[in-house]
Amino acid sequence: MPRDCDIFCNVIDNYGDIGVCWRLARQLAHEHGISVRLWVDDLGSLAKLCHATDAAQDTQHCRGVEVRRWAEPFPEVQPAELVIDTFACKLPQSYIEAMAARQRSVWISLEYLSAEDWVSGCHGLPSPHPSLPLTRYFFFPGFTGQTGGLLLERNLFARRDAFQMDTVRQRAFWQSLGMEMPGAETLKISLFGYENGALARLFDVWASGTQPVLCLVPEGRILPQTGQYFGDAAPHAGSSYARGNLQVRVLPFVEQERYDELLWACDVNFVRGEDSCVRAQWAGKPFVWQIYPQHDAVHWQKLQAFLNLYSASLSTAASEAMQGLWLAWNGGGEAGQAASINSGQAWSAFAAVRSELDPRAQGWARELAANNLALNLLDFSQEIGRMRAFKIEGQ
Ligand code: TRH
Repeated sequence: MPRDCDIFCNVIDNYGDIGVCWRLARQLAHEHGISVRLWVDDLGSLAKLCHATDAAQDTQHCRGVEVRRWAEPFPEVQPAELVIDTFACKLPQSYIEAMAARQRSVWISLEYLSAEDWVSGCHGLPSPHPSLPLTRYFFFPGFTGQTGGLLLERNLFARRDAFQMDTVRQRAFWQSLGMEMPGAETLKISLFGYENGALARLFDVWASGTQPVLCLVPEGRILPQTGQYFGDAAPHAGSSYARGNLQVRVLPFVEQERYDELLWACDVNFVRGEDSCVRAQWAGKPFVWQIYPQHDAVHWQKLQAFLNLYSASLSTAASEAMQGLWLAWNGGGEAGQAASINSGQAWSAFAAVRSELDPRAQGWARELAANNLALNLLDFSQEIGRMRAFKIEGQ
């Protein structure tokens, strides 16, 4: 087991990069007793997920993790036994040289999550350094046993189930949002997303439906459009709106641990990017994923690959309904063939098969739970360490 670990995070945008790094850092520290140092170039992003972070401090300890500002010039430090660069960020040259000189670090590149087939072929591959005696290894999260799996805390399911069985805790959760706990007849939806042209039609169908809908919108990129729908030019945390059978409430962006409770408390969750999408899967509730759009539209293949896996065991009707809503929510489809899908109609089809989607969501979470990323990562790094020791002994 490595005694210490350096995790490097270059925040590209939003909260996904730091979200994954922070989750991994905490898990390695809390569940495996590893001394973790998290290097991050944008402490402001981390402060949103962990309010104890002071963005003005270069070095600090938060929740058992040493948090360091990643800035140039990079300080002279001793590399950890386990070194993780994330999402293709480039490590400082001086640090790479120190790793090569020390010859005790296992260097892993943690990649983006994808359900595409090629991932299993690339997971674990070595990439020797062109000039130094150093190898880094690609580690791919994923949904099958041939990949690195997903981040899952040891007691997450127990905490989730305890929350869902405890009405006192649920009531306290709703009260912390400044609301009374909604009745069972109300459909509770969380909606975390980017800008989205399909939002208005979704709101229309919820407003005109027969079932009351409470939609909780965390602060973020979808907020201006949310306000616009209700004629409010300055929506903010705490804003609330109503139209027909729809009530919308804007929530403050909460700390990362508390976001799970929101997912557990709702019946359907709209999520985005990478980490919130995984959390929605652990929640065991039907969800709708707004994928992070990439330039050359490669995200469509990623979306479709996930849909294929997830919906393989669904009936044709449920599978089509799920795919229809996901495509509508993502603005069409690879060839734009579904650009005209009306998100309101797609929602109605989705809602009609919820009795099948509910157990599928629970079964999916159980299936995936066996493939734990942190455990796999530690096993993998130990294996690399053993191989290297064997090689050195043999020389
Ligand atoms: O924020 P995202 O869209 O992140 C990303 C980034 O854009 C990144 O560059 C890209 O690579 C990646 O997506 C695919 O979505 P994501 O991944 O879901 O991250 C959001 C994080 O914010 C996640 O850890 C959950 C957390 N969160 C909170 O802590 N509190 C909240 O209230 C909410 C709504 C989310």
